[in-house]
Amino acid sequence: MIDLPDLTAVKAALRKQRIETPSWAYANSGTRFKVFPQAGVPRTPEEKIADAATVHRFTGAAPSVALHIPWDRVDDFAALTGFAKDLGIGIGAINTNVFQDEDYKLGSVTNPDAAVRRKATDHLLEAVSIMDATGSRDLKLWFSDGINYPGQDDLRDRQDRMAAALREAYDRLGDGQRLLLEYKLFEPAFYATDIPDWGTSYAHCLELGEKATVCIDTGHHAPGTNIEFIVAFLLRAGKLGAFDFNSRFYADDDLMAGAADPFQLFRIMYEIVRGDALDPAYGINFMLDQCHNIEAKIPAIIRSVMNVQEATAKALLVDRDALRAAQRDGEVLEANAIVMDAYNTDVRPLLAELRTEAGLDPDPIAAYHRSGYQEKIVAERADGTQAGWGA
Ligand code: LRH
Ligand code: MN
Ligand code: MN
Repeated sequence: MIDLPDLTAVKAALRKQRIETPSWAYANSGTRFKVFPQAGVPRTPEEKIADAATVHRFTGAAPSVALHIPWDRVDDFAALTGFAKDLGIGIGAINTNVFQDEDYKLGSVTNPDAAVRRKATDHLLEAVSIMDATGSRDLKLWFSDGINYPGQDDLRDRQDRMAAALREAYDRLGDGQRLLLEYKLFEPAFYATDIPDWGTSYAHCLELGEKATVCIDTGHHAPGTNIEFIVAFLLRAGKLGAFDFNSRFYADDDLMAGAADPFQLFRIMYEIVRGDALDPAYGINFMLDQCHNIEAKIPAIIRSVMNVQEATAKALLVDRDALRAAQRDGEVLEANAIVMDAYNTDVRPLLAELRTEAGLDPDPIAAYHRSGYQEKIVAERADGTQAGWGA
């Protein structure tokens, strides 16, 4: 048991915490083996936004929704933004998609064919135009580009092509807009991915300039990777821009954040707290990037938001003065005990209290189930759409 510190600062930090949800998590998804459709799943970007607004209504902590283009393409993005605003949320990061077109078989921006590279780069530029219309701050780039066999293409030329495309996109950014560069170890490329790790992303971001920062998707590493080390390193360098939270047991499983390894999520959030980077004013976009293949989607997303909040609350409870003293004195066991005491604290009553103070139900999932929203969408929506991959 630990003595709870003055909770005023902890509560103030938690009250400000913001988590962005992904439009695609509300849609049907699956594995390459089977998509199990669910009743009531959104059919349009508007319906995805309505579901995201519902998550915000019950959690009070998810006031923006990330879009994925072309999955969420509409004729009038300004109107879509107005629609979201009327429901109480904003449009967050604009995610590009240069991985689902026949032309991209050998890569998008790193393709050996200049015409294909042009097409892919134009998509990145189009995404910035969409940001202009939605008022989004973040252009989020993930490239599936890579090769399957040694010799298939020139590794170094592909880096040159990547750098050229990133430069064009970066130079198109307006004031207040940023580029978030996501990395992923493998899949769909199996031999070499063009941006496989945080170091490669970081190096490209450094070359691009201060508006470019790294996005850490927690499911995109080799097993055993120490993600909190990456967080600490990038924060120190001022180059951490965003997270795609999810959890995994094996590869890019996209399970609910904090489900597979809540201790890892706590360790990550501790580095965020340690780096004074939790406040939205610091600028990190804490997003979810998940698929709910077999579980009900909206409650799963609410659960994920709550899991991130719980990990954060525990991170805020670490007695940092005592920890520093123990570290300075070389008190290895004591230092570890201070961290573990915070992790082992049950923060659920604290978060319930915060919700009540904010006029929310202390149990957002129960409140959602009672609200009738699920029954309403099941009745109103026939044949929900698929997120766009996994078929
Ligand atoms: C790639 C990824 C990336 C995509 C999303 C759908 O695995 O994490 O963020 O945009 O999945
Ligand atoms: Mn991701
Ligand atoms: Mn992923």
